[in-house]
Amino acid sequence: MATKDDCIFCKIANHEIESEYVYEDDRVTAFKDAHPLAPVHVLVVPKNHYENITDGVPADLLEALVHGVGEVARITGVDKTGFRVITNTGNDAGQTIHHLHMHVLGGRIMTDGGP
Ligand code: DGP
Repeated sequence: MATKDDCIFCKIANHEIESEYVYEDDRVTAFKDAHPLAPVHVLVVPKNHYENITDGVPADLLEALVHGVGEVARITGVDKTGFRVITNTGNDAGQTIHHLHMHVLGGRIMTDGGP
């Protein structure tokens, strides 16, 4: 598992590695998923490192993340059509990047139970 020092999402969130950014403020960064599962597939991540939603995330940072989700939905237009928000947490959920992130998925009909 990547440590905080070699975490790819830390690097993307803080522009050490560039990505396709969709939204950013002082606490969160949103960028396009490298392996999109829908026409809109954006990841919203905190700039500071937390493993996942159970990692003592301050309430105001959760609020900032949810605000970021709303901004992404508005910018991409899926606020008008509907979208899905997923936060995979731990092994059984298939979390592969151990830096807290919220998937924003939309732009198609989600008929299945998964992402
Ligand atoms: P998960 O940990 O399973 O919730 O999903 C991680 C997501 O991160 C997966 O959909 C693919 C995406 N991803 C992995 N590496 C990179 C990367 O270097 N850049 C971007 N933009 N997305 C990545």
